[in-house]
Amino acid sequence: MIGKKISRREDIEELVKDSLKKSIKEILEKNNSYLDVMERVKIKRPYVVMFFGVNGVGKTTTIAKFAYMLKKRGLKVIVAAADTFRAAAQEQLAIHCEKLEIPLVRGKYGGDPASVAFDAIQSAKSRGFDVVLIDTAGRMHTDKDLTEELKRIVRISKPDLKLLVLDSLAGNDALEQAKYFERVVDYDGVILTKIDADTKGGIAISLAYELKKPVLYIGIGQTYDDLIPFTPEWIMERLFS
Ligand SMILES: Nc1nc2c(ncn2[C@@H]2O[C@H](COP(=O)(O)OP(=O)(O)OP(=O)(O)O)[C@@H](O)[C@H]2O)c(=O)[nH]1
Ligand SMILES: [Mg+2]
Repeated sequence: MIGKKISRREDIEELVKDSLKKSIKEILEKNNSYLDVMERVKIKRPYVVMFFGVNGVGKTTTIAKFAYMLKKRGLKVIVAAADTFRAAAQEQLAIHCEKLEIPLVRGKYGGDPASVAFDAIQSAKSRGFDVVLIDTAGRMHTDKDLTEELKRIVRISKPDLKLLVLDSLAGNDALEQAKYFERVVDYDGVILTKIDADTKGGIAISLAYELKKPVLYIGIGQTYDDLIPFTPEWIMERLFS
C-alpha cells in the first residue's frame, strides 16, 4: 500500500484489511491445486498414496479418514501398515480398518516397512483394488536411520501421491518440518491436522508463500468424517471472521 493515495472519506482500517485479504487470497489461490483422487484413479490404478510426517501429527488417523472418504465414493481401498517401528502402530491401524471394513496388509515389528508397502501394492494389483494407502512411522529429522528408511519406501513403492501430514498446532516448527521433508523425499501436498484445536491454520499461508506447497485436506476432529478438502475461502473466513 506504500505510496497509495487515500481520500479523507475512506476508512484506513478497512482499506488495510481489504488489501491484506487480497494479498493472502492471491498467495493461497496461486498454490491451491485441487486434487481429485477419483479422477486420478481413472488414469492410474492402483493409485498409490503415501503419508509421512513427524511423530504424533495424525498420520494414522488421517489415513483412516482418507480411506473412509474414498470408500464412501465407491473406491476399493487397501491399507499398508508400513509403520513397523512404533509399538502398537499395527494394532491401531488394524482397529480402524476393521471398523471401516477395509483390508489391511500388516508387517512384523522391526521388519522392513518397504516390503509391507510393496506387498500391499502387489495385492492391490492382483485383487483389483483402486487405491493403496501407505502409513509410515513418525520420524524426526535428527533420526538418520528413519530418514534413509523413508527414502527406501519411496524408492520401492513409487507412490503416485506423497502427502506430508502436519500438525497445525506446531506453528513455525511445522514449516521447518515441511522444509526438511521437501529436502529428503519431497511431496505433492500437505494435510493439516487438528485445525479444530483452536488454531486458525495460518501455517497454510507460510506453506504456500515459502514452499509453494498446497494444503489439500484439513483434519477438523477425531471422527472419520472429520477430513475435508482445503479451500482458500475456508481459511480466509477463519482468519478474518
Ligand atoms: N482434534 C484432532 N485430533 C486429531 C486430528 N488428527 C489426529 N488427531 C489425534 O492426534 C493423535 C495422534 O494421531 P495419530 O494418527 O496416531 O498420529 P501419527 O502421526 O500416526 O502418530 P505416530 O504414528 O506415533 O507418529 C490421536 O489422538 C488422534 O486422534 C484432528 O484433525 N483433530
Ligand atoms: Mg501412526
